Amino acid sequence: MTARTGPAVPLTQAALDAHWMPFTANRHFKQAPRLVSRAEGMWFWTPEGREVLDGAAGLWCVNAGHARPRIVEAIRAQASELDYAPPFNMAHPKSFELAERLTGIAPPGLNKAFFTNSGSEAVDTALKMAIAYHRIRGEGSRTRLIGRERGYHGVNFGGISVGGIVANRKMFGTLLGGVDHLRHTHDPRNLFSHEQPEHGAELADDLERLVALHDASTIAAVIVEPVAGSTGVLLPPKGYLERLRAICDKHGILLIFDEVITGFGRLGAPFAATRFGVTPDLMTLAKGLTNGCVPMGAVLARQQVYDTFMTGPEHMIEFFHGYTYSGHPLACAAAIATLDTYAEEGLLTRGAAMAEAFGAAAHHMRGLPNVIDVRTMGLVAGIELAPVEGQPGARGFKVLLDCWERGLLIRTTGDTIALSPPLIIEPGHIDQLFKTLTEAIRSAA
Ligand code: PXG
Repeated sequence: MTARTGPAVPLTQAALDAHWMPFTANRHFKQAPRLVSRAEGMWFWTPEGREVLDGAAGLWCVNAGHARPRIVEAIRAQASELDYAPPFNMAHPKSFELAERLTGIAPPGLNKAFFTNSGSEAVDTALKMAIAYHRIRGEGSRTRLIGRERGYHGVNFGGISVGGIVANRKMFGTLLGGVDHLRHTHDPRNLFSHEQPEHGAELADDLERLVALHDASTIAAVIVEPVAGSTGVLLPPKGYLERLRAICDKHGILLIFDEVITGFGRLGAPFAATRFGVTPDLMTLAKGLTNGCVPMGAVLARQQVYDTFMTGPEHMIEFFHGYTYSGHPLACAAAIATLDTYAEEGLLTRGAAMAEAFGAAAHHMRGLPNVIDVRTMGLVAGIELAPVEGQPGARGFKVLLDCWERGLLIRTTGDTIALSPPLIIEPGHIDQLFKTLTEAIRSAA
């Protein structure tokens, strides 16, 4: 891989000032911006030409690695052939082709695809589908949505309402009414777990508690991340998801898996639903769907959910929902080329083959200063550090900054380091990643 140096990007103070950055400490960042200006395979390059190993697949999304020629070419060709097509009462062929391809690799039963432009939009779409589904079936009292503590479902109002991250919720008023939350699945009996932890299937029974409190006739859906990503890689205990599925079935509640992070090979299988053998009624996707190249999300739905909507007069719109860019031609082209790349290189299952080496290297961090837990599954690792007293998140952020200086991109959430490298990772990258991380954790002690 060549360290081609791009032209240094001149960033004036005016340019820095003009941009209100998302989920960023703007003032801190603008004092010492961290910029990347080129990427290929496992690597980013800064404008100065310094190489940075991508330990985060960008933001859990570049699963096939950066700048894959097939995907780049597909986007280029699509832009010149058909740049845009209206998605309402009109269409272009690639959205259908993608829907067929996507449902072809999805868990059996999830055979309808509705396109959005992000994970947040996929989540709000799925929540609306769930409520409308019950209403059409004559169960209009089922409007309650159940999320889970420490859940992340994007940043739109539905998603933060069912989400369980206080910082994402507390500033924004009353949110959606009629929402409740299951307990989270982080169980101290499961410290230093590799793959599914032993303890905590009974945490799913919390749903029975909420049914007893609210009555099933008021509950539309339960939404969970099969593995919680953003809150620091929380793994589902053995039997937990199965039990959640059974309780939903018993009470006529739809089960939604938010697979925005876990989809597309992250856990060593195409989807978490495949990995755990539990199929939801609705599944939200984004990120790896286009390898992060073009924004796109999707909701996969069971036939029965779709059929329920297809019952009114045929000339009527069945679901009053959609986006100007639903199934955008560039996104569809990118997604189809991404699925081709995944298939050709076996990437949707490669994580299973790499999980032992990756997990062992992550668990090797045990014993380093302040490492209080390590959680691994497929090509995901959460490495939790003890917080500095009175300054939660400070140690994690110090490690992130230090890694960046040493040429490694990681994600941190509070004091938990989350690693989710591109699925093309090779043993040499694993060595380099954990060597750099070890140095950074040591120097943050
Ligand atoms: N659901 C899940 C499970 C996610 O992880 C979203 C929905 C929202 O997707 P969009 O495309 O609207 O961002 C996500 C997004 C992190 C981090 O630091 C993770 C996400 C977003 C920002 C930061 O782990 N995931």
